[in-house]
Amino acid sequence: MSPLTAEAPAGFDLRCTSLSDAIPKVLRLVASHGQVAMVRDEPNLEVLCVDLHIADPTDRLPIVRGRRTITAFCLVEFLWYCAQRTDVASLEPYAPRIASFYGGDRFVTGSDYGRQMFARAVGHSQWDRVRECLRRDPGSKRAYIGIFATADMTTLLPENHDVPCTIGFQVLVRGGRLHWITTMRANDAYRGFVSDTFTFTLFQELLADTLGLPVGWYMHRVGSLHSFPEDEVSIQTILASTAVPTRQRMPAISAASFWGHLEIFWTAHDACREAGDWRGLRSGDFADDPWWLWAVRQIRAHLSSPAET
Ligand code: 5HM
Repeated sequence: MSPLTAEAPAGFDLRCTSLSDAIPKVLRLVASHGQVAMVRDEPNLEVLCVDLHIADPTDRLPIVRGRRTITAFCLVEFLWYCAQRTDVASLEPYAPRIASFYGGDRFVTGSDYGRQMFARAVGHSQWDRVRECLRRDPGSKRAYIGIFATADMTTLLPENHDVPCTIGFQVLVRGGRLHWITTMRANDAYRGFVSDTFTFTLFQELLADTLGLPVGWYMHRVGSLHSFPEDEVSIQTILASTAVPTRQRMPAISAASFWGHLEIFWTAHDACREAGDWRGLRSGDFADDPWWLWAVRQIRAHLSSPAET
């Protein structure tokens, strides 16, 4: 960790082994070096220009001392992006207050990253183009997926509740491994950072497996990394905790069978949510794929006992 100057909280370099290693480091950085910036009349405790490097992005279970597990939310949000969904209703069983982050809207209009990544806009999606680019020319520097699209936005003024925080993703294959660089204009160190990094490293693993490559490192570059006063107590609890979490790994994702299960999952999820009965979301229906079997078990465990997961 090395700030550019002692006065300006800008220019930090964090080296992490895993996401659970990164979470307290990010919170400690903001708590120790942050300065208050007023944003829409609210104080944000903020550091600028952070480069966070994760050596093993497949080690992403967000299990940290002093924080409840949010794996089910992270998984469902990842699946929500992959299915190009925009409804907040599907995320509410995991994050009851999520609509408040989108100004109370029931549909996400800017941060629905799945549309930007996977929708076939001009014949091919950005995902398809990056995949083909790296197949033909693995050393390419062009493999970029843009998220922040000015064309999508009516205004940057406060009345727009959802201006994407992610600028885009660059993928580089070097030394036979697939590395991933995320660039964000803004990231909430307590909430957004965890689910964003979980999801983006899963995109990385999915693309690597699609191309038959091992996963390399992950870099998360943020313009403004900040926290909010309402999360201060929870942040201090995490930073003060001395309990050592049990390290767990999730199974590797299989690109070959991932997409085929996605529709099955959402069909069952929608039907169960509408019926108010989750028994129809059966992990046994995903038994042929270890990643899906594990994921649906995590999700079902949360739905059976939301407070404990
Ligand atoms: O005023 P602004 O548009 O930057 O507020 C958006 C808030 O949501 C910021 O605190 C930002 O860091 C957080 N956010 C995040 O951390 C939002 C999104 C959605 O694009 C995200 N991660 N993925």
